[in-house]
Amino acid sequence: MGLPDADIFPHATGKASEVVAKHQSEVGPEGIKFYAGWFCPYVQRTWIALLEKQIPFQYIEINPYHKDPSFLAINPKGLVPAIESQGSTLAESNILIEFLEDFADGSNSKSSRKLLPAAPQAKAVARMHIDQISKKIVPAWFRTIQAQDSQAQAQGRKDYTDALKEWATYIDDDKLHNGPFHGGDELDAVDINLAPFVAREYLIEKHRGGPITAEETGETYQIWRKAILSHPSVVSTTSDKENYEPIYGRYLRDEAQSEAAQATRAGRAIP
Ligand SMILES: N[C@@H](CCC(=O)N[C@@H](CS)C(=O)NCC(=O)O)C(=O)O
Repeated sequence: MGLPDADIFPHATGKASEVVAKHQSEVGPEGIKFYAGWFCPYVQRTWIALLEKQIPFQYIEINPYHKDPSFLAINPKGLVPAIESQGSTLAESNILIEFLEDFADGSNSKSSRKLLPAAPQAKAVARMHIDQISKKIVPAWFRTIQAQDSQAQAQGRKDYTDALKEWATYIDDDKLHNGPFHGGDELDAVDINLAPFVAREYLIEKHRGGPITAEETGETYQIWRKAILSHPSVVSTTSDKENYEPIYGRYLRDEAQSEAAQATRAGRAIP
């Protein structure tokens, strides 16, 4: 028998299902095969980047909890997202975003805009802002939803909102940009790394203490969040809310057995 986590709704719904339907055909070497799970925040990062870069892709739905040997042959870690491109198989959402940036050129991307700045210093700063998302914001997000006693829940929420408040100063501090996004008026790789967790923030609001307020996060974050939640690439990679419920219900009861849930429970870094 597979993990209980494997019992998930089998495919994307709502707006996301429209995008999936448009990306079923095989693509040539100018495009990529995208091994995805509709529900997964890490998948959503890569998916948003694909839409923003307008690179051709074939969407292939995978249930990563089944650990199907044919998928393990593509990503031995057994995690989605994964990409196949010209004979190479690649994984890790933040690396995939950078790969898509490098892979896109005039012939396979209808969008000339960049997800990371060209100047080495500005690029390193953007990567520092992504590092903060990976090391502080995402772990606090998981800790908050997996925490069972009210003190640990409140501490998780405080860590999460404090980290968001600090992160939002990067939008303010960046004199090159003029909001509402980290990247200015269009999404960049930093926005894309955080967006899927913010799209799932309603779970914290619903189950861990009510609406997240400007008092907790500062005003800048609230403006950014509103813009992110209505951005077309975020909306069109999001499924119907009710299908996320059973998946995140297991996290909220701290029963989930995913790699991320086990790491959070054990106080280890999320793989
Ligand atoms: N660090 C990876 C994490 C990917 C990840 O954890 N994906 C989850 C789905 S959201 C998965 O495939 N889980 C399968 C498992 O935990 O066994 C990334 O950024 O791509």
